[in-house]
Amino acid sequence: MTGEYRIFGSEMSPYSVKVRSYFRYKQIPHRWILRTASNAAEFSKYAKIPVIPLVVAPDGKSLQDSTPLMEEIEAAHPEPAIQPADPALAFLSALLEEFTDEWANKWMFHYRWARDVDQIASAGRIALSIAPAMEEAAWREAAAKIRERMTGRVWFVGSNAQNAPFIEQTFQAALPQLDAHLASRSYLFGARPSLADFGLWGQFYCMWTDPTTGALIEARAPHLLAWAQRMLWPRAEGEFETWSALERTLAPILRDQVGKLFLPWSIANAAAIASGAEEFTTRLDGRDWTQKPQKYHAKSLAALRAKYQAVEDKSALDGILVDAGCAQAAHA
Ligand SMILES: N[C@@H](CCC(=O)N[C@@H](CS)C(=O)NCC(=O)O)C(=O)O
Repeated sequence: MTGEYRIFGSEMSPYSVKVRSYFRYKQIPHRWILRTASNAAEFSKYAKIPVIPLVVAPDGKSLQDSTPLMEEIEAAHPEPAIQPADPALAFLSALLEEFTDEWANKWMFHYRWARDVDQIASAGRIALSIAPAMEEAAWREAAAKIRERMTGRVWFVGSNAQNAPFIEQTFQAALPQLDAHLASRSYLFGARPSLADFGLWGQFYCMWTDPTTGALIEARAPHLLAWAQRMLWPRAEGEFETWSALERTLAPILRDQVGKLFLPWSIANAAAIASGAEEFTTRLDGRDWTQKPQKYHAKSLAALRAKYQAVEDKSALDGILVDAGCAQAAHA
């Protein structure tokens, strides 16, 4: 047994690179292991479900699901803390992280499989990462199969003919907002990374390295690009900021992306799961959104609300949530 954690993951997996960035920031000894066909048996020995990332602790304990696993490791390695000491800011960071894992993932997954250029690039990269020594012909064949399978799965995040233009519109609206916020600070909550940075970055690392979203980021969002580069090896450059310092550029993101889109979607999704509906339609910022419910997200909304309940003095937080149009984060 060695004293290091092992992270089975992939450069193409937003939740895997999110966890790797966290381990790098915390300087916790770890080894990044590309999940390949040749380590499938070792992976299966530890993985309870067949998804990445899989983290295997030095004592052999396996951890899956990026947010709770980071919280578990955080409890054992509290410094440097990834959450601001101010409980209102810590909740906002958790709320933004939830938004990024669940909504920003729609941007990433949709764009990755929408256009030929992205389908070809992504399927080729995934195929080779599974079997790095593959010959060209086998690689082409494997990539074609992955392309076919993945383009048939975009419905899973709600990407369909009705929603696709809206997904792209919300991504393109978010870019200048995030860019403005990151123009005068290194990370989302100040001079050190927070839980929200790790979540958002996992999605943006993938979008930065995919052709279409990468071009949009590079051309339209230079500060966001610098942050994406910084988050590969994040480090504390100073302290977290206060809400009054963050508000001018963070409140619009909370209002337009989280309050108008993500929370109403998440609540409608949870209601659809509870009612056993096969499909649901909800109104998001004046547009109809239709998709099959996503099971995992009802669970993570409940976890977010438990975090809200755990905040002892809610007076400052409630005021911020109401002002930023996110009161639904507390209750439906
Ligand atoms: N909620 C999970 C999501 C993990 C997840 O969806 N992983 C994807 C890749 S990003 C996966 O492993 N999909 C199945 C596969 O690639 O075989 C987390 O945060 O870790």
